[in-house]
Amino acid sequence: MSRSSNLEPPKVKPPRPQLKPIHGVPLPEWLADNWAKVEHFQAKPDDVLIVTYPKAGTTWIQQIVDLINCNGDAELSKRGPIDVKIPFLEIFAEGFATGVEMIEKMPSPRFIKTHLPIQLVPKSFWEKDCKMIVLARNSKDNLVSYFHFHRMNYALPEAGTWLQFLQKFVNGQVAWGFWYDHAKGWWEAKNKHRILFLFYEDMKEKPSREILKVAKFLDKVLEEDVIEKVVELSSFAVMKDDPMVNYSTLPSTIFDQTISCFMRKGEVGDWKNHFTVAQHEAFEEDYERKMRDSSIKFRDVL
Ligand code: PPS
Repeated sequence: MSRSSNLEPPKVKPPRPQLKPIHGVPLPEWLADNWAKVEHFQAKPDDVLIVTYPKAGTTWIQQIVDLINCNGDAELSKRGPIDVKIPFLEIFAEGFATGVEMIEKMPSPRFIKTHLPIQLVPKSFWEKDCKMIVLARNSKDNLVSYFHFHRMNYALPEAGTWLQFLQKFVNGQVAWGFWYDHAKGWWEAKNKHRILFLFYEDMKEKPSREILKVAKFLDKVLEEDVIEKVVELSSFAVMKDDPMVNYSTLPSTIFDQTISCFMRKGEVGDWKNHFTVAQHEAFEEDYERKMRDSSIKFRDVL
């Protein structure tokens, strides 16, 4: 399995993209310019959508889902890179097949990744009543991870300094828009549709418990030894060194992992190494204002 395309990936780092609004949500221009292809995507009833805000643990839940589908078989799960087995709906990268093209060639049941806020999800997913697995991560660790990702990912705008990025995140001037709206929108929808809502912090606390929730949602029954294998093979330590999930197979002109690793730390609470006391106070005050109309509760320490 490969990211097949007749085109060549870029040999030099491309210029950083601008953000362009689609229905008010800033998206990288390579996506905004192809928006119609995403909007008109035709879902099938047995498609499963994996939904995250960027850097909330997408690759982790993708790996868990794939391992569950493989019944914990390590060899089978190594049949291809995670972004080929579970393509990213809205990716349009020079030199690679697009997410939509890859998904359209896949046999059912198809598992599909998206970062879209709920209002931008193509309407066919709702018409077909598809199952959706949503994974959310506390805002401060999510922000820290997104900052480091901007530093190394040439398909996103420049990160700028930590303070500049913090301000852009709070003001929703980052790709895929406001973290706050993403979290609230999906949380509100969870009881109205076939949605399993998970938290990164719960997965860190007791992965086996959350893996069982996913298996049940997918109507899979896992033996005890399979659960143990899924826990092990989806652990941060194993995933960090697994080329099928650590994106080391992508050229450094796209992800320059000498700047920051894709599998960076995988922890809860790394925000404490980034925020000053004053930045933290201001962030919390603003968070309280933005989130007071929602019942969603995150943990940022374990
Ligand atoms: S992306 O580009 O949006 O798809 O990135 P995403 O996979 O959502 O986020 C990457 C962050 O998830 C961490 N990660 C993990 N944490 C714990 N356990 C496992 N197994 C795991 N796999 C990935 C990864 O390290 C990134 O977080 P940070 O905080 O930057 O380390």
